[in-house]
Amino acid sequence: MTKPPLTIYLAAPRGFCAGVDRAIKIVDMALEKWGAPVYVRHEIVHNKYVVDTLRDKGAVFVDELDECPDDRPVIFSAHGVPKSVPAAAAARDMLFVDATCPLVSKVHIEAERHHAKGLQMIMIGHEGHPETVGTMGQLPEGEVLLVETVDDVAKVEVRDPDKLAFVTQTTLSVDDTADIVAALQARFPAIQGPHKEDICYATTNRQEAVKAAAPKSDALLVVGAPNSSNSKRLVEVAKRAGCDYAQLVQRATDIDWRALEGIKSIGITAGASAPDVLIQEVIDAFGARYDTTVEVVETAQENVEFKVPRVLREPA
Ligand code: 0CG
Ligand code: SF4
Repeated sequence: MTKPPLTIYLAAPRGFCAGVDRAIKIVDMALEKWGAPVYVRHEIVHNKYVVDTLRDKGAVFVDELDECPDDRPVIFSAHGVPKSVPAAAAARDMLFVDATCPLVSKVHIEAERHHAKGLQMIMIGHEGHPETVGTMGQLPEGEVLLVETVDDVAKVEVRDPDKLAFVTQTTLSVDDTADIVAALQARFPAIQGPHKEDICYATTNRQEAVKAAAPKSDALLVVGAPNSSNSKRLVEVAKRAGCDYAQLVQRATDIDWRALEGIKSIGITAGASAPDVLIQEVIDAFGARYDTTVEVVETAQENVEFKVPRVLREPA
């Protein structure tokens, strides 16, 4: 039986970012240096395959520090942690390694700098997301107000409209965030903040690539996890760019083949926490059913790399 033809529009950049790569390497290095078990607070990155692979090597994933023994190392995930977490680990004399992405740490520092100048902070982010919890937790309770939408901007109650600054989560929708920032600046003309927002290069680039691939594609799949903010944003971006059928898939087994019946083209991308092996698995699944031609839709080239601490050791 001949297979029907299908063009795969493979978005580039896609998949692992420098912060994810670094965080995973830190867990691997910790396991090598200290042996199993090494504890990891929160999924190191939001991907089940990555977590399962590290668990098989001896990593133990926990939600809170309380679940870790005092005498084993603990790693904090790429999304960052509130200040209270390393403080609690230090108080227990624990050995800990912070795998927070340097681009998230940069936002933490921004928030602290504004706070030191006496400014109240507004954070644009998703409530309950670990990065938002971590960034808000850099400052004392009540010093950071959360807004998620343009509507929230109208409702937020600030101490002094002339003494305000904003920061954002790194994995938001670039377009939605621009609207929220504009609303903040309209309501609080004196508000200080970054040049645009704090969305990272990886999030921005993956959204741009989807904007280019989606209009050509009859359907688009994003390889990524349902708790991955940057991956979920890619689905939204694809739909807004005119691709009505856009779905998140964790693995090839999640593909709804019936929903894809009759397509002539498919866009494929992956969130910053989705490993290449899963992207390839999805491409191969299409190859098994269709006579595929792969066209790369590239909107940027990335060469960002973050240094991994060469020696993992206890903080002084
Ligand atoms: O996109 P979020 O912040 O939910 O995180 P994920 O682990 O999916 O990827 C980047 C990191 C850290
Ligand atoms: Fe860092 Fe951006 Fe990757 Fe998050 S998505 S880990 S902020 S590079």
